[in-house]
Amino acid sequence: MKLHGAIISPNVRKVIIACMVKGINFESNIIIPGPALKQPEFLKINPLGQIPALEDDGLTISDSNVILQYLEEKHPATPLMPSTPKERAAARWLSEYAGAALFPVCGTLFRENLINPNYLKQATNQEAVDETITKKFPPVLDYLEAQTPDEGFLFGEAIGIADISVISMFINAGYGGYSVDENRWPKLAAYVERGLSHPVVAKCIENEKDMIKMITG
Ligand SMILES: N[C@@H](CCC(=O)N[C@@H](CS)C(=O)NCC(=O)O)C(=O)O
Repeated sequence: MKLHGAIISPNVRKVIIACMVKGINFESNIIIPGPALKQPEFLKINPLGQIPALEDDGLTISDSNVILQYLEEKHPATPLMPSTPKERAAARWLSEYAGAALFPVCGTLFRENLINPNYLKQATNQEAVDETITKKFPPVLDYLEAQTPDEGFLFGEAIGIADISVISMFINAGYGGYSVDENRWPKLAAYVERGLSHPVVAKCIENEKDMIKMITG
């Protein structure tokens, strides 16, 4: 199985965490967002020109949520989905919400505060950063706060697809200098901390250290 992507991309990290939790081995093709994703060779793998993309035994698929569903069905041991139809639907929804609502806001801080000044040597768009923190983040965090349990993960004691989707986005926000305000969103802040200290997530973050160092110099 071959995973195309960069380990610090949040949607790619979702797949890496799922593989690590399930004990699935994969080969990694490191490809970073930028012109490489729009080359004909990569567009044959994913015509949308995005990572992650996965090749497995003649199957080529993209989109982190689609990939996670595939891995869940192919490797059902150590499930990442809850057991009831209602909870499974809710887990898919929260994964979708993380991609649609959290990814853009976390991505802005990651790009503007980490990638642009350090890697691309471009000025941070401070207006975009301020607007993201003051206007765009709060409604998303309000919604997530209301979904967050007092203890454990979103659908029980074990980490699952929805948790992986949410936590992975916050890792990138963290690289962009952002952390959830525990006074305003106490349940969410504690939940994110629990997620970051999950052994597999912590190992993933450890594995990313060299790349982050390379970016920050
Ligand atoms: N819905 C997709 C989004 C994938 C996506 O936006 N990936 C980013 C990296 S995390 C990317 O490839 N960006 C480059 C681009 O869109 O040109 C998923 O969940 O995998």
